[in-house]
Formats: sequence, C-alpha cells, structure tokens
Amino acid sequence: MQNMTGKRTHHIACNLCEAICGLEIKTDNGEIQSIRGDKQDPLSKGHICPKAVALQDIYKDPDRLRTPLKKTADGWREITWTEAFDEVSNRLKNIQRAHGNNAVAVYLGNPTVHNLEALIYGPMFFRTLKTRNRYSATSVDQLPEQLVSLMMFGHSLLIPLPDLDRTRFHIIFGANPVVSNGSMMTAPGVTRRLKAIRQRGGKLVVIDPRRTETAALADQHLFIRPGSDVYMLLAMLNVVFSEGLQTLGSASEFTAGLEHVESFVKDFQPESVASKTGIDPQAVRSLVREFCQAEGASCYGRIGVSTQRHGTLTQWLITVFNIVTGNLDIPGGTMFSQPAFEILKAAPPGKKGFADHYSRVRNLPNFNGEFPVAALAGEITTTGEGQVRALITNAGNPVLSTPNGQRLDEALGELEFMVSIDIYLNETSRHADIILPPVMGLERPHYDVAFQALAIRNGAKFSPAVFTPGREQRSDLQIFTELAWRMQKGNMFSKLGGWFKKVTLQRLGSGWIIDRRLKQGPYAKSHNLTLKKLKQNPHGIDLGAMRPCLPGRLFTRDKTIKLAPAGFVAELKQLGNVTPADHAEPVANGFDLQLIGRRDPRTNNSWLHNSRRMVKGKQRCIALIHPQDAESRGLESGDMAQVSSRVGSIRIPVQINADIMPGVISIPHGWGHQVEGIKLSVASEHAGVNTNILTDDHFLDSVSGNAALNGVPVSLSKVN
Ligand SMILES: Nc1nc2c(c(=O)[nH]1)N[C@H]1C(S)=C(S)[C@@H](COP(=O)(O)OP(=O)(O)OC[C@H]3O[C@@H](n4cnc5c(=O)[nH]c(N)nc54)[C@H](O)[C@@H]3O)O[C@H]1N2
Ligand SMILES: Nc1nc2c(c(=O)[nH]1)N[C@H]1C(S)=C(S)[C@@H](COP(=O)(O)OP(=O)(O)OC[C@H]3O[C@@H](n4cnc5c(=O)[nH]c(N)nc54)[C@H](O)[C@@H]3O)O[C@H]1N2
Ligand code: SF4
Ligand SMILES: [Mo]
Repeated sequence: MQNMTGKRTHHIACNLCEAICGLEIKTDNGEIQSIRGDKQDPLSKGHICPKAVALQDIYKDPDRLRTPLKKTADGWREITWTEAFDEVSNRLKNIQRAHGNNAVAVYLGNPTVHNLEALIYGPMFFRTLKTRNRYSATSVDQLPEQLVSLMMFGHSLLIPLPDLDRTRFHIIFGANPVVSNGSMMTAPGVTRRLKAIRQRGGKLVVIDPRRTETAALADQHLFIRPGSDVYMLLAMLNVVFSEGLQTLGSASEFTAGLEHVESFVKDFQPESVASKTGIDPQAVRSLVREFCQAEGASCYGRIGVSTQRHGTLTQWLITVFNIVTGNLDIPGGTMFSQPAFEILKAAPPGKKGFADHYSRVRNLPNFNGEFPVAALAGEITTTGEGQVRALITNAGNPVLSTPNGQRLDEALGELEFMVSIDIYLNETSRHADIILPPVMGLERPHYDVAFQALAIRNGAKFSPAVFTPGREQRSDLQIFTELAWRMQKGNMFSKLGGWFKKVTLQRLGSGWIIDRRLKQGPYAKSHNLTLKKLKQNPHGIDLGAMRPCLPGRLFTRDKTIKLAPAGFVAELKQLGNVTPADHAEPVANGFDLQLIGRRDPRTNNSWLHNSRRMVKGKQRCIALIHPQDAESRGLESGDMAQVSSRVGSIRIPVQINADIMPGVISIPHGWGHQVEGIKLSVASEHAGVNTNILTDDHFLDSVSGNAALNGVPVSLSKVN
C-alpha cells in the first residue's frame, strides 16, 4: 500500500462531472488533507467547483458499500465476493434458461461514462447476456445529439463542439453551464471562458425559460416557452434564407440538402411563430443578423432542448443553423475534437438504420442497441414472451432519474431478480437482491476516454489511483471480467479460454489499453504519446485547439454532411398537426403550467446528497414560480404546494421568483430520499421530493424516444 503512507501529493482529474478539472490532492497516511484545483492542469488551470471536496466525503462515507450485500428475510447480509458472483451468475443463467435471454435487462447510469474500467470491461459482461433489453441514462439525456450526429455526420459520437475560447458570438439554448459546468462541451472554468467572449468584444445570448446564472452573464437573455425551441430555430433559419445570409463556406463541397432546408423553413417567419415561443420577432431578426456578421459564431443547446418533446428536431436545427451560417469546422464556430484515445474508431458508429427494431410493448425505437428507458417499466410489468424478469443496474438510479419514477419503483418490486453494481444502498438499489459495490473514483486509475473526446481543447491526462482499495474491495475490472467469465456459454474449452482471459486481464489492469490506444492514436508520432509519457506529465498534456478536419473526419459513406435526413424532415411536417389532446398543449386537462428542471452547484444528479457539505445551508429542493402564477393561486414564498401531472403528484415548498417565465415552474431533479430501506443517513435528513414522479413516461421526444423531462404539463395549487 505504498500510496497510503507518509505525506503525498496526487494529481488527478475529477471524475464527478464532464469538466474533468485537474485536482491536487494532498494526503497524509491515507487521510485527505486538502483537495485543490491543479493550477498546472493545461485544460482547467486551477478551476474547481464546490463539489470537488465531495470526493473526500464519498471516500470516507460510512454509508458507502465496500462488500457485497444480499437481501434476506431478515434484512441485508454481507456476503463474500465468491458467494455474490455465484449467486448473480446462477440466478441470471436460470432466468435466461427458463425465459430466454431477453428476460434479463441492463440499465447503465451516468457515472458509467466517468469510469474507464466500466466503459472498457462492462461491455464484456453485457455482451455475454445477449439480451436486447438494454437501457441507459442516454435516453434521459443526450440521445438527440447522438442521433443527430449519426444521421448528419455518420457517427453518433462525432459531436460538434462550440469553439468557446475563440467564438465571437455564442448562443446558448437550454443549458446553464455556470451551474452545470458544461455538458457535451468539456470546458472547465466555463464561467471564465464565457466572460472572455465578451471581453474580446464578442456577444453571449441565452435562450431559456428562466433567467439563469448563465443568463446573468450574458449580453441578452430571451425567455422562451418550454418545448417551443424548434419554432425559434425554424424562424432563425427562415431569416437566414429570406435575407440571403446563407453560406456553407468551405463545407459547400461536401454538404447535401441545402435546398431542402430552404424549402421547409419558408413558412416559419419570426412573426408566425411568436405566439408559440413568446419571442419578439424583431429580436429574432437582429439575433440572426448579428450572428451572421460575427467572425466565428456558435450556437449550442443542451439538456433543456434535448430532454423535451422536440429534442431531436431542435438539436438537428441547431446544427443546421451552425452549418448554413458557415460556422461549422472553423475556428470560433463549432468544431470537432481530435482525442488522443480515438473513441470514434474504438466504438461502432451507431446502428445505421436507426429504429430498425422496436421495443416489445410500446414500439419505441432502438438506438445503438438500446431502447429508451421510458419503456423499461412496461417491459417488466407486461406479461408475455420476452417479459423482463431480471435487471442489472450499473451506476444508475433510475427511480430518481427517469420519467414516472414511481411506476418504475413499483415495477422494480415485481422483478424475480435484480443486481445493482453500485456504491450505495439507495432508492434504486434497495430493490436489488444483490448489491456489488466496486471501488470509488479515488481508488481506481482513470483516463477520461469520453470527456477528452468532448473537450473544447485537445488534451490527454492519466489519473493514477489516489488510494489502494482495501482487500475486501473489488475493482470494476475485477467485477466485470469475473461476471463475463461466469456467464460465458459454450464447451469446456471455451470456458477454459474465458478463464484464462479473465485472469490475464485482471493481472494486466487497464493501463495497457490506454497505452495501446495512445500509440495507435493521432498524436503517437507528433507527440510521442504513450502512457509512460502521461505518467511523466501528471498535470496532463495540452494537444492544442480544435482544428478543421472535414470532410476527412466524416463517417458517412459518401463523406458528405446530410443537412436534411428524411426521418427528421418527415417529423417536421407533423409539427403543424397538434391536436388539443396532445401533450404539447399545456392547458389541456387543467394542466396550465409547464414543468422544467434546474441544477444546483452542489448536486450531481441524485447521488451527492449524502455529503453533509453538499446539502448544508438553504433548502435546495424547492419549486420556483412567477409572481403572477403565485398570486392567482394565493401562494406565498415558503408555502407548501401540490404539483400534479398526468402521472403523479408531489408536495413541495414554493419560492416566488421573477426570473422565471410566467406559466413555468422549475423543480430540480435527483431528490426524494425519504423512501424506506435506503442507507443514506445524511441524504435522508435532506430528502426533498422526486420531480420525476411528475415527469411522464409517455411524454417523449417524438423522434428518438428520449424522455421529455422539460415542458411537462402540470397543475399547481396551495396545500392548506
Ligand atoms: N427531471 C429530470 N430528470 C433528470 C434530469 C433532468 O435534468 N431533469 N437529468 C438527466 C440526466 S442528464 C442524467 S445523466 C440522469 C442520471 O441518471 P442516473 O445515472 O440513473 O442517476 P444518477 O443520479 O447519476 O445515479 C448514479 C448512481 O451511480 C452510483 N455511483 C456513483 N459512483 C459510482 C461508481 O463509481 N461506481 C458505481 N458502480 N456506482 C456509482 C450512485 O450511487 C447512484 O446510484 O438523470 C436524468 N434525470
Ligand atoms: N451542479 C450540477 N452539475 C451537473 C449536474 C448536476 O446534477 N448538478 N449534472 C450533470 C449532467 S448529467 C448533465 S447532462 C449536465 C447538464 O447540463 P445543462 O444542460 O447545462 O443542465 P441544466 O443546468 O439543467 O440546464 C438546462 C437549462 O434548460 C432550461 N430549459 C428547460 N426547458 C427548456 C426549454 O424547453 N427550452 C430552453 N431553451 N431551455 C429550457 C432550464 O431552465 C435550464 O436552465 O449537467 C452536469 N453537471
Ligand atoms: S466542475 Fe466538475 S470536474 Fe470540476 S471540480 Fe466540479 S465536479 Fe469536479
Ligand atoms: Mo446527464
């Protein structure tokens, strides 16, 4: 345990959120003395947020699990890893033998992506299951972005990123990076970067139903009615073409479909959509003109526009807007990263025929081998061939994070068998029969495969483990390779081969994969990039700003960008045909407000609330409403209100706030720790309520099946 003794300084990347800030952690005999920003990290330059210290709290947390748990008639019992692996593999095999492979489902949560071993070795295990019932947090998050990239650029991970450090005009739709620290845009210290746009004479515009912390930094904030962004973008594109501002720049030689775009935006003048969006037509016109005049302009949209009814169309039109204004693949526009560990080649581009098969019960489309998680509860509760009877969750808390969480909560109770690979006994894992707790972020080595690929500057960094795990603990590599071997079907020889592979991989660790990928990667020659070199440069290595790379980097067969994929255009044609019963009409059924989400600087989805430092002080789980909406209901700040939707009701204190648009109510997600049977002593004292009791598993992005967590029609009344 050489990394536990004496005073030591460790340099690693924080793995809590997408900003991957460099941390400097000082330890003394296995105790953390301090966690600070690493000033020498070339990407984050010393930035950290208030959450970084939560790593220490999670590491020390007495509630965190370190050995497997089994549910028994007398409560949870600690069991050995061998017992746990035996039980998990036997139960899964028996269920698959009796009911077919699809009877076992998998749900992968967000921290999976922040964990190298889970990303690399998890799939080894999941493949052995041969089940089509795969789900993940992707479908409550960035599924639209991935689908758009697949359809337009040929690879679901070739995501255009705003060139934030050089842009001279930046429009943000439905994101609050000052609080979230940026998403699908790794840009640590994003507040500084946004301020710098204005300092160099550029402009920042935020389009959001709430005047957010990011809007407070902007030159201009436009309130927009939730879910109506697609109309705003159609109007913006209409102005581009009607004023002859369209230009593809150097992309003209490899971009197809400009004439289609021109024809489908023709009827959407800013004046004709103003009643839907609530945005002044003149503001739309000047926004577009200024954007087109800027040398290097970028338009970006995130959770507020992805997790809504028109998520895919909105993300598509944002990308189209960037392209037809000549801002794709140029400095200051939106560009593509060139990561040192090339995931685009490691990962398949994505199922070519999006939606070439559909979920059993609700016919929701499959994407990259996954169904939307909104389909999961129904797959568990609906009897018949292919019914889900067992579930594996990895680093996910879908009871708190997916729509109609209460229905899923009940459905999980009906499973024959459930296993959670998770470090906590929480709202979701309490339904498990077995919990397998891997090591936490400070106890494992890391290379950020996913977020280096989404970074606005190219770079590479290796994070060694800060602490050696205890003997009783297991790494993700050990857990996944063990389960993969045990689930492997076939004769004695293939099983022996499997055993050999498991033992070899466990001996090797994950370093060799990083090393191999770096040596095969684009900086192998230019920078002699190897794992050894990264270890010699513990703060990380800067590989420069994003560079133009098209058409070479396109994955479409004919190396062209598809501006107008047929499926998207067809969906656009449906836009006009909204019926009164449609969820898009919030006033229908007395649901006269629209629910949106909100993040807090000290939260990380559902799972940092067991750190006292993250929950102390003001109450965070409150609803924000506009003074008009408060007055009409006789509500005052601090009052308890009942909020109801088609699927559920919650009670929550309200706060009156003029920064929110009339007709809109904002409630953060990730709360609701008052349930029985969890082991989260601090979080239980600061329970809050689960807003995903209100979000509707039948209110989805019509194209992708991504959950529409924003814009949900709700009613609000005072609780006497
Ligand atoms: N209403 C509403 N709902 C939302 C959102 C919203 O904006 N509004 N946002 C959505 C988004 S963007 C996302 S990404 C999802 C997140 O959805 P999920 O990923 O399902 O939920 P998390 O809260 O991130 O839960 C993470 C789980 O991983 C566990 N965990 C933490 N670290 C580790 C680890 O190192 N190993 C393992 N094995 N487990 C670990 C935690 O204990 C917790 O159980 O929520 C979505 N839900
Ligand atoms: N502190 C903190 N940071 C986090 C997380 C966290 O839970 N806490 N979660 C992490 C995760 S998993 C993710 S994916 C990212 C998400 O990162 P962001 O996308 O920046 O997420 P939010 O802060 O929720 O910002 C979404 C914004 O969309 C607005 N909005 C809602 N509906 C609409 C709409 O219809 N149209 C428009 N234009 N705007 C709308 C909301 O008012 C809100 O300001 O954050 C990450 N960072
Ligand atoms: S911004 Fe994200 S990566 Fe940076 S310190 Fe905070 S949680 Fe960690
Ligand atoms: Mo997310």
